[in-house]
Amino acid sequence: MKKMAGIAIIGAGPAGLLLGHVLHQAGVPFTILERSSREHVLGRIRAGVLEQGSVDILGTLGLDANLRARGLTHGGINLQFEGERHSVDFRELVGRTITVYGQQALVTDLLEEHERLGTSIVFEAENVDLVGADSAEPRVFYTKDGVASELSCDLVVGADGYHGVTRQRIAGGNLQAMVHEYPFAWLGILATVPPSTDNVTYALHRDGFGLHSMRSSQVSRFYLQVGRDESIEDWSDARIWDALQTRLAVPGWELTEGPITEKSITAMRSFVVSTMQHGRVFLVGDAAHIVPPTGAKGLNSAIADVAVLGRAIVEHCAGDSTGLGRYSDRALSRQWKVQHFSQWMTDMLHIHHEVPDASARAFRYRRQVGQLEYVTGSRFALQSLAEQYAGLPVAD
Ligand code: RFL
Ligand code: PHB
Repeated sequence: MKKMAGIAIIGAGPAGLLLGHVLHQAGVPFTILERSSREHVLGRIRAGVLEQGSVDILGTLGLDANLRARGLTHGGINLQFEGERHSVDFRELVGRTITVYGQQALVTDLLEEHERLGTSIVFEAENVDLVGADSAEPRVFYTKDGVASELSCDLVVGADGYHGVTRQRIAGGNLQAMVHEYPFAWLGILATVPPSTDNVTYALHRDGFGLHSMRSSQVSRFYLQVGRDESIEDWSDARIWDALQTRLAVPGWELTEGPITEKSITAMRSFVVSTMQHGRVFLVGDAAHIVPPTGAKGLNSAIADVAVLGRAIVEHCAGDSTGLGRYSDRALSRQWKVQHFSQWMTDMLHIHHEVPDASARAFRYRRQVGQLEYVTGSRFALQSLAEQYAGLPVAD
């Protein structure tokens, strides 16, 4: 079956769904093709922290009703080391806030609004593929319920995450990947228990990094640094709570435990493409870049990309393609700053258990404590952290 698609968006994660809304509001026709089922897309538990700029973008699009009602606005975070907790007050330091709101809830909001509007989203689209990135009319192929379809497109947007097909099809030439791997991973859990702290709390501990976050007044989210090759089967609920109790402990404070409803291990990597455009194909979000989650930047970067590309596509449809030509440079300029911040937070807070020499490990730990003492003790350093965590400006 051959169809005209306008803009083909590959992937119905937060990036693809949000871009669909930007285009819909400007009257630009599009089709979203998603490999997974609707239930799978709605079931993925991932990020939790939205920068103020991300909240503002969702607000401008009128997609923030639930976010405003249920999101938890925080004026800062805690940094913890050597058994002491230090608060970093973003509101006071840079006049900005962050909002804790699960990516799962955001994706639900975006998808339900698409369904209310009756936009074109194809779930369980198999064998999605594309040809003709350099031509005036690239084509996208997919199969749904055994029926093969072909879309003729003005532009194609790869919003299909790190493992997606779009980047693979335009790789080579001027698109190269730059990667940095980490020797550790994060074990994340959701627990039905009220948060034991008011703010997202990042802890450096000799055993490894620990993080206390939340989803609501009744649900908490926690992360533990674990080995890169560890299996979730080796982490019983009791072992997880034990590690969290040790790593998050500060005198006079108690961590309340509760039933664990979800647990998984995620490898950590940094990754950026050399260009986010090839001909009429554009990349957004995790398809173009990945950060370790310590700076809470992945989802926010996807939203920032979509804000810039969405506007450029709308202008292109009105006859001005200048913004499209500048998209990759603008998005990458912001992204490399975000890469630096995410790696800086990661280096400051994780333990390199793999270093064989005990003296080198001790040196590294003591240096990290020195770094944290400096960061929490210097207004200049605190302001820099706050500025980056609460979110750098989105190019307009
Ligand atoms: P996604 O969410 O991966 O969505 C891509 C979609 O594309 C589909 N797809 C395909 N569809 C059709 N054909 C194909 N060949 C396809 N291949 C893939 C997939 O099924 C999927 O539906 O990418 P997107 O939209 O760019 O969004 C990126 C974010 O999901 C990601 O950056 C964040 O979750 C990262 N992240 C965090 N980001 C933050 O900003 N703040 C945080 O606090 C934060 N915490 C986290 C995180 C990610 C984590 N994990 C699990 C990686 C914490 C964790 C533990
Ligand atoms: C989360 O709540 O899932 C979360 C919070 C902070 C991070 C990463 C994830 O840095």
